[in-house]
Amino acid sequence: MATRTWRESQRDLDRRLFLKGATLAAVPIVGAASASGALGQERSSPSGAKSSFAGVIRRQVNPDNLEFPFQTLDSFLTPNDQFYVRTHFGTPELEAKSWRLAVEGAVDNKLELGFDELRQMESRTVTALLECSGNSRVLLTPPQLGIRWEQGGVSNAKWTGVPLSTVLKRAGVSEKAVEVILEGADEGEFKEPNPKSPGKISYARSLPLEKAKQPEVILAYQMNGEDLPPAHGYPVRAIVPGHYGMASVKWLKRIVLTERPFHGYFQTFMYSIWQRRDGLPDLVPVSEIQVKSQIARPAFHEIVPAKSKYRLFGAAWTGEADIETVEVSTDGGTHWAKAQLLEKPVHHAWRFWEYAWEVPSRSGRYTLMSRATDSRGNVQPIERDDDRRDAMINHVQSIEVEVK
Ligand SMILES: Nc1nc2c(c(=O)[nH]1)N[C@H]1C(S)=C(S)[C@@H](COP(=O)(O)O)O[C@H]1N2
Ligand SMILES: [Mo]
Repeated sequence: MATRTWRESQRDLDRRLFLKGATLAAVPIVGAASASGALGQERSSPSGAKSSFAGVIRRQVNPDNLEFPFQTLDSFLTPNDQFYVRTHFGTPELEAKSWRLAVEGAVDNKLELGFDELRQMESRTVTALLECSGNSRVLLTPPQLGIRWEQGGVSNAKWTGVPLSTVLKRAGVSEKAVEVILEGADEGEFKEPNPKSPGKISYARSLPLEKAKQPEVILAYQMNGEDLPPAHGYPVRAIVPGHYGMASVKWLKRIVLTERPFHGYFQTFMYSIWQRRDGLPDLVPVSEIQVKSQIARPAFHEIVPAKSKYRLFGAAWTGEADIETVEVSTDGGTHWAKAQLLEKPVHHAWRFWEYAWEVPSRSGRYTLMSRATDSRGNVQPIERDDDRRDAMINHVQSIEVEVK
């Protein structure tokens, strides 16, 4: 396994590339962001979500949905101003001073916590990747409704907060409780299935009690050592490592313990998949992150110099396990070779990898692929499973490049 740091190995390979007289093919290409002229520009946003625009890709305006430019990947922790933003109703204006968190339902003692009270409880810092379950949606055929995420509906940060289990213990959870509903302070109108219903709803998702009690699930008030930015849930959000992003409820306002499973909008109409049971499709909420790898460089349709040595670089991640191997194919999936995993594994985070590609002398189109396997033996599938509707998109991606 690699003992070099990622930066060392990048410097190494860049130097080798340079000595060979090849062009610096590994330099990040900021495709979509620079093409739209957005790079480095100040922008005003209706929700005030992000004041300076550090090269993120705008996928929706009002409410703002922003994509991390995955082709620029170079930092294990995604800077706060580049971390992707997924919001359904926009950023509510909240203040730590007046913020209250209610804990109710199937509990012995109802609670209402203020921000200072939460800050006084013992804290924990966890590193966790968030991936929107619609990340890579552009790959789906036929095209699906919803945000047109390419590769950057995913980012990784260090979060500090209080374990949810500490708060649950304080409230005394009833033996009958099976799920924990997390509710945000943001709300808006949905007009499905009927133009008048369900009407105004808040963002809410439930977690099985078993997961909610795990020590890594926290009520976070810091992101990468800073106060949570407004777009990422200020003043307090849930972080549910190992689950797709929709579980990590932002702008947390209420926790409800329930004695029967919750079937709210964001785990039935959205963020749910079909699971076949006894030959019958059964709708279940999206939960655990599936094993996945992505190639950051080269970028889609990049031109790669013939006979050069190109450093393929990317990241791999999975839900409740660790990445064991990443394989790469440079011929559209006929042959596979092992990539080098970099740094040390961090549970619930992504793992960077690289592969030195001896670029052939024959010019033409080449299809690059990567495929990850995790420590539970889950392998990234080649084919898309349509029962997953428009979510949980982890099948192998093809990056087509032009060798010249
Ligand atoms: N209150 C609230 N929480 C939310 C959402 C939301 O719209 N409202 N979006 C969810 C979804 S779908 C994702 S992918 C993550 C994204 O977190 P981020 O914007 O900090 O990247 O937040 C989740 N938590
Ligand atoms: Mo999401």
